[in-house]
Parts: sequence; C-alpha cells; structure tokens
Amino acid sequence: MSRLIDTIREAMLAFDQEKLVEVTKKSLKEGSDPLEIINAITAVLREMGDKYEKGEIFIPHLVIVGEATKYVISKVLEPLLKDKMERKTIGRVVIGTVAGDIHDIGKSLVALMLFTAGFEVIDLGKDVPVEEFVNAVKKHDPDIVGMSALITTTRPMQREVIEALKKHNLRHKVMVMVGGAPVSAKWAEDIGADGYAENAIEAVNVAKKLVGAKN
Ligand code: B1M
Repeated sequence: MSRLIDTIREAMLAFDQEKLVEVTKKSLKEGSDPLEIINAITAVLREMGDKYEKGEIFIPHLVIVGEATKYVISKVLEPLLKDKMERKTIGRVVIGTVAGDIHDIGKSLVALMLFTAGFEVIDLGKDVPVEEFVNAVKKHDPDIVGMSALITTTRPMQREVIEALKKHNLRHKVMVMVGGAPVSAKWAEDIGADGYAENAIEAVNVAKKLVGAKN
C-alpha cells in the first residue's frame, strides 16, 4: 500500500492527469483492488489539503488534482466497481452536497459505493439548496437522504435540511445520513441525523443498518 500511495502521490503532486491514469492502470494490472487505489488517492488529497492550508499549493492546484481524481474514478475505477455490483435493489438513497459547497469527490464516491452495494441512488449533485433535498424526498420517497459537507461553514446546512424535512412533515418518513471532513458522530447526533459515516465503505454499512431499522 505504501508503494501504491507513493506512486499516486508522485503523479498527483506533478498535477499530471495522464500520469495518474497510467499509474492507476498499472496498479490494477499488478493486482491492486480498485478500493485500495481510491483509499490511496483520498489519502493524498488530504495531504494536499494540508499543503494548501500551509500555503505550499494553491486553488488552481486543487482544481487540477480534483478534476484528475474525478476522471480516474469515473473512467477507470467506476466501471470495474460496477462490474462487481450486487443486482438486487436494497433501498433508495437521495444524496447531495449541501448548499454553498462544491466539493463533490467524496459525495460521488459514497454514491458509487452505495450503488455498487445494491442501492438505487438519486444523486442531486453539489451545492444543493435545502428545498431541492425536500422536493427530492417528496418526489422519490427514498429510504435515506444523504448529505455531504466539506467546509465548516456549510456543515450547518445539514441541520437546515433536517429542520426543513420536519417543517414539511417528512422527517418521520426518511432516515438521514451525514458525512464529510468536518462532520462527526457527535455533530450527527446534535443535529438529529440517524447516521454518520467517516468514509464511503462505512457509509454502505451505515446505510444497510438504517434501511434495516426503517423496514
Ligand atoms: Co477545498 N477545502 N475548497 N477544494 N478542498 C477543503 C475541504 C479544505 C479542508 C482544505 C484546507 O484548507 N485544508 C478547506 C475547508 C476548510 C474548512 O472547513 N474551514 C477547503 C476550502 C477552504 C475550499 C475553498 C473555500 C477554497 C477557496 O476558494 N478559498 C473552496 C470552496 C468552494 C465551495 O465549495 N464553495 C474550495 C474548493 C476546492 C476545489 C474546487 C478546488 C476542490 C474540490 C473539487 C471537487 O470536489 N470537485 C477542493 C479540494 C480537492 C479540497 C481537498 C484538498 C480535498 C477534498 C476531497 O475531495 N477529498 C480538501 C482537503 C481535505 O478534505 N482535507 C479541501 C477526498 C474525498 C474522497 O474525501 O470529501 O472527505 P471527502 O469524502 C470522504 C469522507 O468525508 C466521507 O466519505 C468520503 C469517501 O471516503 N463522506 C461521507 C463524504 N461525504 C459523505 C456523506 C456521507 C457519508 C460519508 O453520507 C451521506
């Protein structure tokens, strides 16, 4: 794993999408699991967040690695994961990144993992207004509504969506799962969410539990 992280780090720090695609394909050929590669990319993205905070790299760098990551996940890893997917639908999830927040890599990974685990997933995208979550719950009648937030200042939108669901008398009909870098189990409890997951694999386990608890 550490050699895999090193090669991925090298490609990402060179801000080189082609190289990232190349090392990903090479790792797969050598027997790496797609999830192992996703974990390695995630670890390097977090390192890059720290570098950004220290002023060592800047927004354009994050934009380039963000786009490169999305490309590798959607074009190289996603088709492999979808091949492994379980076919039986085990629940319906509406998911999105909250209003004011355009970080969508983690949310999309969670959506992908839920899909491959057998959930029907309605992905509302990023920067999703409160009313859009409410309308999607009305329209799709999901088992779970999932919200991702990556910035401390957008995290409160998760609470706002929960409050809006209550206002529209929908809260009892749907389980709420939250996640994202500044989100914790304590925060989830404080805002009255039903579940919190630290990463995409855990999100699948939590979602399965929530669906079991609901039905
Ligand atoms: Co920005 N950004 N960014 N960024 N960015 C962070 C989040 C930051 C921590 C970097 C830093 O300063 N260290 C910081 C937030 C600080 C804070 O909270 N106060 C930050 C900032 C400040 C900003 C801007 C405000 C910068 C600016 O413009 N001045 C701006 C925000 C714009 C906006 O949203 N309005 C901004 C912009 C961007 C880019 C567009 C350049 C790019 C995003 C590209 C994209 O997503 N399409 C970007 C990136 C890449 C990052 C970092 C480096 C990486 C995020 C990422 O994709 N991680 C990030 C640093 C960090 O997170 N430490 C940072 C990989 C991803 C797989 O992990 O998203 O955590 P993550 O998802 C995980 C788990 O959290 C969990 O599972 C996922 C998979 O394992 N999870 C869930 C996520 N959602 C879940 C939902 C669930 C369950 C689990 O249930 C529903």
